[in-house]
Amino acid sequence: MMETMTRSETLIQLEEQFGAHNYHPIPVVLEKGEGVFVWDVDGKKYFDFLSAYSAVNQGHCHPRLIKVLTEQAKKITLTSRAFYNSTLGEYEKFITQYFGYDKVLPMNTGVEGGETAIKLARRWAYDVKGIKENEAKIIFAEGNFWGRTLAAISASTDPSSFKGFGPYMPGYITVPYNNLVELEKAMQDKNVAAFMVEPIQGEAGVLVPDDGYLKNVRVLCDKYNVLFIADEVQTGLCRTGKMLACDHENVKPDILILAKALSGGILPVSAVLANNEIMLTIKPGEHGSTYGGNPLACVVAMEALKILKEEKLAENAEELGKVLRDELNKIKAECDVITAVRGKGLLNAIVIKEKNGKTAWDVCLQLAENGLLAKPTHGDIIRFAPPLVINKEQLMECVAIIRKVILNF
Ligand code: IF1
Repeated sequence: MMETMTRSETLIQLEEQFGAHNYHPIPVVLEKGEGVFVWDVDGKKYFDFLSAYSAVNQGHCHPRLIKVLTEQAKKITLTSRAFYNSTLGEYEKFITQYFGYDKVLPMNTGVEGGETAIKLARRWAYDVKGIKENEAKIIFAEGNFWGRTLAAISASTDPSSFKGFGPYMPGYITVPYNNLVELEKAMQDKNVAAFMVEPIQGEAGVLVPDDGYLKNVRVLCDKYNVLFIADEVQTGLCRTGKMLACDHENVKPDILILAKALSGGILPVSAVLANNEIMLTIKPGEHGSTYGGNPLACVVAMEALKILKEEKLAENAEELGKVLRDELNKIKAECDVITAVRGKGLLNAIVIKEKNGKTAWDVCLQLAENGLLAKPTHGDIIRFAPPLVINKEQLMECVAIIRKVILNF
């Protein structure tokens, strides 16, 4: 039996047998990536339309990132924060100036960024706002997704995230997304410390709020002395056509969470940015992480941020995002398979209508067959989020693949 298995079947079997079953991947085994392309173990080439959930905005294995990574790796990789290191200060200066905040707190994953933001908001609530200890509340939007820790899933309204993992974190309130009336009602509670929100909801299916939503969130947060925490883990770093999705409405959150593309897909690097009044409420020994602010992360993140501006990736995402949505809308008009096209910049999604028992999963298998990788979510949504280094010619090649697959569905 083993003899007749292909290499990819063997590798899939290994994951099946020895790995926990917390994922259900598209059956493609990747071993190489470059720019917008990835290759499987049989040498088949694909356009990557997921970009590791928007972590590889700069493209796979960007040569500048590999260069700083390997150079730093030969010197020192980890010191812990028990000592100073020769890269952290420079990185902290660079990223705070880049985004216009007094200070940064470096972590590793996106969810740790969210946890850090909430700890900061609670501490600020007690030390600055004057809320009685243990009474602070955090508001979240329904449909939010910010990771897999217990604090994160306690905020979730999606049973597949939270069900069977209770008891949950107290002190949370959820309000409908893109609804300012309900948000204002919730903020009237004097114990509210913060509202944490994704400028565009990713996991919920790329839900873009109405124009003016973020601006009015800012207004309400100011009115009620509530911190505005923006989870830009997925939407930030040029993905939606601006450096930050909040930039579309010229609003500045009190706490900004970044991750994913902060390292361009090289290693887990996250950052929480805030001004002194908030950041200095946490004192030595009260928060941290073994790997947070490690030398590899610092040099890679600095380079990843430089690439975003120097390669004008926001502008490219803005321009090609419009082209992509125009083309997807044309395909939508030609058939009854696509029921919605939405997104901003190169963070986009289509909704697929089930046909003869065939779903978005089958569309994705067909796309893979034709050389384009995408992943369905919630059964009927397919996200289209290529690396931001994609060019128009490549994008049109992808549109042709999508058209062929959808029209034959
Ligand atoms: C998984 C989606 C993307 C995030 C936002 C924080 C985090 C995420 C807005 C946590 C993480 C992930 C994790 C990944 C699937 C994924 C995802 F499908 F859920 F929606 F990106 F598209 N805030 N998003 O989207 O970041 O701790 O993972 O570094 O399999 O859980 P993390």
